[in-house]
Amino acid sequence: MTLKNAASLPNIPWEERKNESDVSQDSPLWRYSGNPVIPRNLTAHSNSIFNSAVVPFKKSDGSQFAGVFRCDDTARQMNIHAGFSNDGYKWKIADEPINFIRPNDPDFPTSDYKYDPRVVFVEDRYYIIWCNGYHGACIGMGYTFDFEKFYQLENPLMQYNRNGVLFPRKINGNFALLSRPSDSGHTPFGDIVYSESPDLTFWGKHRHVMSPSDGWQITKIGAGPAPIETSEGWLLFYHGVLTSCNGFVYAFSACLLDLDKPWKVIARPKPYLITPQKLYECVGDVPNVAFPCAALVDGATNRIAIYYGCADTVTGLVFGKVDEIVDWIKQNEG
Ligand code: BMA
Repeated sequence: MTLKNAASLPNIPWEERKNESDVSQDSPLWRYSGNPVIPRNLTAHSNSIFNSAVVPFKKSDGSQFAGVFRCDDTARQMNIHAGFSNDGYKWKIADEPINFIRPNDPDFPTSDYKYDPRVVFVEDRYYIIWCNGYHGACIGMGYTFDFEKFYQLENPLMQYNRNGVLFPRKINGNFALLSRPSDSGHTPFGDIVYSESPDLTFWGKHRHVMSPSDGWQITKIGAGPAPIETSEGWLLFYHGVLTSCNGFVYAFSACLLDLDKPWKVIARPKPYLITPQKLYECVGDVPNVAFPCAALVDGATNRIAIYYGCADTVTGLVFGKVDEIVDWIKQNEG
């Protein structure tokens, strides 16, 4: 297995595996010992900071990473905030939400709320994709060059839809997006679908990718961080939900998608990689949620650090090696 188009990232947040993983004996992931890496009250008004996205980004003040963070405030309004970090662990997150520059068009879609951002560098800029409130849950999209000025684009798809994730490069000459059509509530269903666009405004060539199956992913599934390009296919971390007697349980795993036809699933494992087990994953505003939205990758060493929301309250970090994760997927396919 080799990573494709992955820059080296020697300063990736990293902790070596101690003995066996704290997840399960054969898991290729292990949790950061300092979890939760981002506490709920890091900004002046935050009730919770979770389901957030980070990327390598060098700034003149020495910052090495930037991010877009879901901060629900103490009025329980959902919004996204910019932040910076020197080491990927300690973050400075703006107290106020991102104020997107919007086209001067009175009919441009509203953003009644924003949540669950992903950030993906494509060609020359960082795209932000989030769940945007416009007569219900939609996919919202915008971009930035510097994490100071942010520009909002048209919503790519009609409502209702969540979990929009852009691929890091064009496919078949088009921008490519994964999403999960939903309803206006706490959706008890959900498949991952693929769409393409030549210009990020008009989307089509919709293809079904995968449906919920059984066990931890029986109720609904949704794409997590931006897909990672490997010689074995796109490595996609995705969340899956089961419905227990006590409500939804959000876990996550990873699968491989075809490089040229990403709607074709090459391998999908039966087991989860992470399910809520630690106190900070099980106890919070929404109990039992592990929800990945971002991954940093070191192309030189295969190391990966995944940021995931914990119990809709704080942010956790897990580590692994991409080659070991790809092997694990193939071994546990089913
Ligand atoms: C989903 C979204 C996520 C959240 C999850 C669990 O519908 O709201 O942000 O993590 O529910 O509450």
